[in-house]
Amino acid sequence: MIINTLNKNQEMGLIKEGKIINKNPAKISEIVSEHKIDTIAELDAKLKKSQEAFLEWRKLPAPTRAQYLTKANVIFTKRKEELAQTLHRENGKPLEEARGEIQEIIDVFEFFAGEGRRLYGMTGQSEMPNKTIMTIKQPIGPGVFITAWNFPAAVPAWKAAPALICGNTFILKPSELAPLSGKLFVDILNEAGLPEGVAQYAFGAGDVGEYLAKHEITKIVSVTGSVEVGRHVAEIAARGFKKCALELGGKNSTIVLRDADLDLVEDGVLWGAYGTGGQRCTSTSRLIIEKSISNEVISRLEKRSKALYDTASNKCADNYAPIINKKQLEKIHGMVEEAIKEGAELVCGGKILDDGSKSGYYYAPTILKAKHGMKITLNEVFGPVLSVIELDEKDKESFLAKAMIIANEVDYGLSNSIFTKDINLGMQAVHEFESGLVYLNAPTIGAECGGASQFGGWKNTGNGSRESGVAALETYTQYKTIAIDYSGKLQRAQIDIE
Ligand code: UN1
Repeated sequence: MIINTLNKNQEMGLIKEGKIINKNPAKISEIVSEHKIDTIAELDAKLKKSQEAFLEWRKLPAPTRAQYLTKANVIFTKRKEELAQTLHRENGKPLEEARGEIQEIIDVFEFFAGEGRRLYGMTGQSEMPNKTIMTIKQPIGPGVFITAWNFPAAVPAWKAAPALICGNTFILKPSELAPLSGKLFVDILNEAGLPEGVAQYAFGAGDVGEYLAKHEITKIVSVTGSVEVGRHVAEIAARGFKKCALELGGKNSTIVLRDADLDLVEDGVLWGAYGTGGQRCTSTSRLIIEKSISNEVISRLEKRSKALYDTASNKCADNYAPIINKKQLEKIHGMVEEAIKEGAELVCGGKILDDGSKSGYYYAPTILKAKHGMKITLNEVFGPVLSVIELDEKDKESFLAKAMIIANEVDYGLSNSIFTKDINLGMQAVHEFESGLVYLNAPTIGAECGGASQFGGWKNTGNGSRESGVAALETYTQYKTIAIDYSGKLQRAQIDIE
């Protein structure tokens, strides 16, 4: 997909001109876009611009900054269908998902434009008379956003909207596997009249992201990607004492109790496991289910999985996503083959439907019956593969106790869900899951944005930062405490005269 780009480990000073060629993973003969990779000189110029723009942008009142977000939203709304069509071609996700993703930009911008009239600080009580103490939030500086290909439009918006409303500037380094949606996103912000240099993009592979993250001008780094990339960037950020926000992998479970509504389970697990071709950090990767209902649920899921493609005509359903590239396709297949070798039983799928020689990269929706502890039940697949773990226990309570240990044994902690009509057990599970997101009677994917909803994970999924809700403001602000003494005399704190 990329030509002439750099090896990740190549020396920074060796970045040469080259370009990214982005092909439609559903139809690889179609070139969607080409982007010139930034040279070091271009990156330096962008960083300088970002710094200069920050010095002015930070001075604007937040409600004024909000007006730019609102203006941009008029354009996002007007061009929604066109942006969705582009996204659909760029990373192959089904059109209905692409439309939903563009809508997410609009929603997140609407939400954070509103924050421009809040951005609350706090006031407190001074120890002294005629003195007031308050704490306000202020911006930090130029940010760098390193984003993934699976949500190339919404995820940049999750980062940009809070960053901008708080008074920061940014350079987006979109994934080289899906760079166009990020570019269009930034172009629209500029079309909405953002002062020059406030919102920029840079193209390239990991080395470009690394250069930007390391640079002394950069004060915030926000990453959506793999644990490996996140750890590397976090180390860079730590050396420079930069604010760093990480949104990394997941290995998410759905637990199903015997009393669950099985129609809901069928729809929910199917969507959770196969939405975006299982290429979400929130994808349902493990189904932990009571033995007494597992045969029925597995056979329903098997039937629905097989209906997503027709082997004879080699056609997939319109709402079934391709895999982003051949490397990922082979990685997914390798993990499934290894699981079978380890003793997992293949229920359906387990094969490459198209390796790109017919049209695009497609993997069959796959269900495996696995035993907990197998690698497939512990490692992130990032593909349409569901591992089912059956447990035979005498009652729901003992099943849930075991299921919870299995759900929580993974290194990740992004999203888990439970299906049950038993409100007591359901709520106990909600409290016991070790993850940043938990769903009751709903799948593990499809987080909403907004005030009460904070997107992010525990354990290796991140470093405590949150996106798309109010908690995102923490990433993009620093506190300043202001003490105002109107007593007219010197009042000393921290002095204790007997
Ligand atoms: C990601 O997969 O990297 O909640 C983030 C969801 C999506 C996740 C996007 N919004 O399923």
